[in-house]
Amino acid sequence: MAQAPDVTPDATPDVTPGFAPERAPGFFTPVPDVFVRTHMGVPDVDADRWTLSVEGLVERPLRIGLAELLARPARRLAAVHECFGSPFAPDVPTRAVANVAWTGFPLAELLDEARPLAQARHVWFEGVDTGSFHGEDGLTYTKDLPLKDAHGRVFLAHRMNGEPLTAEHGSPVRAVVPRMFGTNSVKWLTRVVLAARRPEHMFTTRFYTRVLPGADAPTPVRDVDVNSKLSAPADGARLPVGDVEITGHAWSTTEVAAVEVSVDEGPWERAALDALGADDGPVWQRFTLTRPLTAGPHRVRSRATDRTGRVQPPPGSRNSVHEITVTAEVP
Ligand SMILES: Nc1nc2c(c(=O)[nH]1)N[C@H]1C(S)=C(S)[C@@H](COP(=O)(O)O)O[C@H]1N2
Ligand SMILES: [Mo]
Repeated sequence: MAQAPDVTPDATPDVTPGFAPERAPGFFTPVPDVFVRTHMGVPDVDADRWTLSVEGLVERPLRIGLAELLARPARRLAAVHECFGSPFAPDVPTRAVANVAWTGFPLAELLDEARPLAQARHVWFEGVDTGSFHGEDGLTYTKDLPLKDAHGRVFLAHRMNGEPLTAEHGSPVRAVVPRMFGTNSVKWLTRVVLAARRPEHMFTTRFYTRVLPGADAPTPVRDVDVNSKLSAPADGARLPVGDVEITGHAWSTTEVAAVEVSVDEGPWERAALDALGADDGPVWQRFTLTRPLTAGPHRVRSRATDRTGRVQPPPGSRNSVHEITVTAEVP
């Protein structure tokens, strides 16, 4: 089995204001600023009747109520959270991204208690939400992962930045799959099914697949791409002429090794980049570069390179170089 997710014991699950105060402002994304994505609306979940089951190809099927689940020792997983974008437009950048501290525990604990049978190869994750999508009725939001990834990477979260999950973010319990696109992090999780094969489904085999560079067949949308996002100044901002601190965040499946920034047609210049700390989970990394800006509009671009040598591509891909425009003015 793969190694358990990179999680730290959570001693203070109730502390939200100033959560991780040693971090620069904006390092964690406040809950109201985290994007919300639903395919079939937000379901009305009755927390008193909600259960989570682990079933299918297991020796000991489990069914757990919320009180029992919340009583388990809590851990924390800080991780970048990124939406892949529209399943109909896999090459369009959206840069819907956040950095979140989740509280919960690794799915591996439940899988170990349920004892997968030898034939179990895949884990299906089902949400409470059902409905229609793209002309098909009677759907349940379903995703799947190889058992090795489900065991090694999936975290079951019931708090987000220290607060109980809100309805739109998957209350009472959701999956979080660090370093995979958000589509895999099933909200309102209610069933975990171990199976010998993948589920044939709208959101597993029909949409959310893509052909990776250098490949000839589509694969499921899972691992995130190397990417960066300029956060300040904001796109379209007007600022006084003179030195401006350009900041943003970068992330990938591994640590990001370098971020370069270019102003107008100038060269790519290496920004200062925070390394991933020894205690950090798969969080995003902040970068900064200070540049003097003359009066007028300026084009600012950021480009990340990760430890495996992957570099953000030019425009045309969902993770292309990020570009904003700002205007400097004489006060
Ligand atoms: N049950 C369920 N889980 C879901 C979805 C959904 O529609 N239903 N949307 C997915 C997508 S595409 C993304 S990007 C993330 C978004 O999580 P958030 O809304 O908490 O940011 O949830 C994922 N999990
Ligand atoms: Mo998404």
